[in-house]
Amino acid sequence: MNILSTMRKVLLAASLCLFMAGASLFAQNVISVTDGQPYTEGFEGNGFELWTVDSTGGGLWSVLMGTQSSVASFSYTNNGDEGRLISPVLDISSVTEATLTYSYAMMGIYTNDVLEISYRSSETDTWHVLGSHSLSDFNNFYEQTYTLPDLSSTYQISFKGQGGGGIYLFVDNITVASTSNCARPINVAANDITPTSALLSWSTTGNEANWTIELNGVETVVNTQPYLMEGLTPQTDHTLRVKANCSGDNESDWSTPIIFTTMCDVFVVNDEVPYFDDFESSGNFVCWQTEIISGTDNWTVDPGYLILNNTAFFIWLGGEARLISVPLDLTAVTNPTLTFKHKQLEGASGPDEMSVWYRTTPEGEWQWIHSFVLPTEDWETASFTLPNPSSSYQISFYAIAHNSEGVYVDDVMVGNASGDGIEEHTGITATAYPNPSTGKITVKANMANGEALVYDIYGKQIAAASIVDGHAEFDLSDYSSGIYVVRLSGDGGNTTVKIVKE
Ligand SMILES: [Ca+2]
Ligand SMILES: [Ca+2]
Repeated sequence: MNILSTMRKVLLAASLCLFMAGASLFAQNVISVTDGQPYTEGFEGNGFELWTVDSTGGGLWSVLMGTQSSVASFSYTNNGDEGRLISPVLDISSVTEATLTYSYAMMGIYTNDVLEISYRSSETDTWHVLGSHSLSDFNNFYEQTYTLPDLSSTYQISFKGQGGGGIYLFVDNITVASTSNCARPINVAANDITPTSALLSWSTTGNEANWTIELNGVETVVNTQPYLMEGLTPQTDHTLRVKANCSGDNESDWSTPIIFTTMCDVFVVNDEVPYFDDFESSGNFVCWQTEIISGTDNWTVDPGYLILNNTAFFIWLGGEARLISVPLDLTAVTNPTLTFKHKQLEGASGPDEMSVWYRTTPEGEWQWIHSFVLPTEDWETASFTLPNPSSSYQISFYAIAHNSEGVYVDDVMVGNASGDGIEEHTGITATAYPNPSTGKITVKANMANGEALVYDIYGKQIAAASIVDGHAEFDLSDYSSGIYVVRLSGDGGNTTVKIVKE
């Protein structure tokens, strides 16, 4: 699915060798494309060979070599620079109908790079645009097919890059083939991934009798697509490629491989065996998923150099992300309870924010449990009874960056409240009314006397009142609409209650 992350590792790991392309001074070879013989180019040879580059627009194409694969790569100096990568001359005159297929990737944030694909039927013809791509999704290789018009004996295709602030623009795996050929499957994908199965799909042309799937080196012939592949090993990387088998002995090339990872198996919790993760077993999350909601910040495992203790950590520069647990089977737990430690230090702009959620199935809607918007001076332990236990329950920690000190979570445990290792969550509870309110709010708590402090969502204290006989009152008329948090502390403990100013 995300071959680019693998690709990126490959490219970064390699000592990158750039082969500059130069126009040949010699008469160009003509390559025949016939019904039985497609033209393919994967840039795995020594430089561009028969391809040429027109860099009069300031942009340049070169071959970028990785340890396992090479791609054609567009680079430029200034936004607006253009460069055209031009194929060898192809003789497609004996073919009735032909297609061009290729894969491409574009990466960058807030960019306007453009990749334009064209053909010409002779060297004196103008370039005719078949289509173009601009940045839409920068995390994958995509594949595209066009039917080629005006087939001739002096045919060329070209890829024109135009710089707009992107990080890279790659083209690879180019095929020009008769439609009567056995075309390699494109847009291979794995969806509906579970611990033991995945729905595999790819584009077809109608010439195929069946397909051969190769998954981690093991081949399986299948007659349909999409194909539900079962019996997979949970929590494992799978490398997938597909080839088409057509009539006679015709078979296509292998598709561009993709890698997908099966989900972790459901963890069965019972009263004696809680689920527990202290994030110490690996430098990465094991069986947790992360999901960026906005921006680029995400949860990582913080190695805790100073305290010799790994934690889940959300960086703070700007954005929102969710850290999602493995599915948990809680049906055998008497009193399912979530306990964890967390830390959100006061920063220049208040603490970053973290909230706790659950869902009863991996496809279900997230349900809110609690928000932590106040600063903590050090690690604090929190504990919540988990509502609506199910056989594939998930919890998540949702962090929102306020450009502060980040959010730390550690020692996450889900188990029976009165069972092994978890203390019963007791203490102070509070309610507020009316809530929402346009001004006056009364907070009622099961403590006789204490102090109630009101904080805005950035952790800034805006009001204070004494708790007398379990009651405290505030007037928020002068404050802007939004969410505020009241922290109550006094006899018997402390708690928070969220209030909404209208
Ligand atoms: Ca290649
Ligand atoms: Ca830890």
